[in-house]
Amino acid sequence: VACSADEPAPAGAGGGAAAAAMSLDAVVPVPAEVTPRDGAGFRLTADTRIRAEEAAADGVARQLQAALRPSTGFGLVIGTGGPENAITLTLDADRSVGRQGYELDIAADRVTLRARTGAGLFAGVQTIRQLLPPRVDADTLQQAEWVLPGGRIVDRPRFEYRGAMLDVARHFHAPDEIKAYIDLIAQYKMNHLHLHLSDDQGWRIEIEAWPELTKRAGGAGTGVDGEGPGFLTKQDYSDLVAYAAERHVTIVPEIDLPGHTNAALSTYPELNCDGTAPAPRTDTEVGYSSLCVSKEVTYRFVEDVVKEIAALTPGPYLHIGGDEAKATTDEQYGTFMKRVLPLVAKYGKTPVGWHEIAAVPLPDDAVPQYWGTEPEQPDTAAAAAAGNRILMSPANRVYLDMKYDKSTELGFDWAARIEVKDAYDWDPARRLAGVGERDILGVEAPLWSETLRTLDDIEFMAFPRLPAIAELAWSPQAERDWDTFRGRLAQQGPRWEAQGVNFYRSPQIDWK
Ligand code: TNX
Repeated sequence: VACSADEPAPAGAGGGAAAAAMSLDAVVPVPAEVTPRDGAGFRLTADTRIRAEEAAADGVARQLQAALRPSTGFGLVIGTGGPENAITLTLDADRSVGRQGYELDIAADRVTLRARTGAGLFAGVQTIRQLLPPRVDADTLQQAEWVLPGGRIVDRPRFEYRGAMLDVARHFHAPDEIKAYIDLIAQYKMNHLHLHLSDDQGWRIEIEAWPELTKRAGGAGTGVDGEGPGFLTKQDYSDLVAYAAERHVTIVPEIDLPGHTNAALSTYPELNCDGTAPAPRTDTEVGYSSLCVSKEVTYRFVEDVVKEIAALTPGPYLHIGGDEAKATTDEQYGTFMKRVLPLVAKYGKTPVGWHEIAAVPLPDDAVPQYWGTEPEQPDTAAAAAAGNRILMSPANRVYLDMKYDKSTELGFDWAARIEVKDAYDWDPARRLAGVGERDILGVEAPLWSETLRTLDDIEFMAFPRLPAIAELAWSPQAERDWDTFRGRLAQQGPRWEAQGVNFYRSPQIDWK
């Protein structure tokens, strides 16, 4: 490949040759089909253009431009003209890629990315980013040979729902931190972010009909160990929904009910059976609180909350918690859910709940989220048999708040210590008796925040396990392999360094 005069010289203060192009199979999550082609790859130059063949491809074209511009310094003008020396984005793809997949063809003189939707094109752009040298992710001008390896990728997800959860109740995380997390998960083709918005310690979303919730339970000292304040205004939440949507991520709001509600109970005395508000609590006990199942005001409260949150949420799901309701009898729990599940439907949403909800009769579309550690959970299996789709979050594999090993300072270890291999090396379709491939909606990696304060803390617990979980949710089981994954994951390290991501340098990986 000839060097033109306007090309920056190869990198390296040491004066070494430019790094070789990435290999076509360096991508995380590993694509469904990868066919390398011998010979030259595609070299990005100052004259390379981006072409959006349809107006609907325009937004993703702009995102590709914005991702590559700072580090390459190239204009990457979005325009028409011929396909030579251009990256063409088109919505004209074969049906086989489905609604979220894409086809990427990299030839010496052109790159063609095809998908059927913006989400598919966006996924393909994440692949393109990973096929360029890691410093493409830096936000300052870098000297490098920007070469994409030649060949063809045809890719589509195994599961339609690939998610992460962030607990903003135990410690509030500000909108900027949540946005940073959205950017990080979207790079690995995760497409849902579940926000755990309320718990015993705090209430983190503005509800107009019950304004004291955020005034008090979102105020100073409401985080674990008395940190805080913090909550999302309706405007903050809507901004996050829009920010996520631009990255093809759906926000799944959770209000945890009927347990995990001390924040609400301590704010409004009438929600308690005895009419007396308990003291606010910022310790990390669980299972002690419950809304009063036998009072009508409870259902007015829940309906107001569901109604306001549903109105702000364009995505299909509304998560009602349902976990660890140990202060409620089974009968009370059943009574409560029988009234609350239809409220979610009344406001047009599909209910999601922690798998305890599977103990009660569920609407057909309700989604139990399995968070146990055992190979059997009969209620969840029965729900699957009845046709409900299951979201898989087994705590001893995907809980990002579990320690990596005994020396990890942050996090807990009640479910397990989870090294990278533990997070990666299992099959969601063989995890739970009675829950097979077709019963599974997807996989979600929750991050509880009792011990996490900063974005650095969040990043440290999520990386590198989150990309491991993203791969098991996206890639075909037959393409997944711990040994090749280790090699591919090692190559992500320099990307995280370029992005300023704080990650755990697991001894299981030979980091680059
Ligand atoms: C269990 S998982 C919880 C959370 C805690 C978490 C800590 C689940 C549905 N409930 O309330 O934050 O453990 O790991």
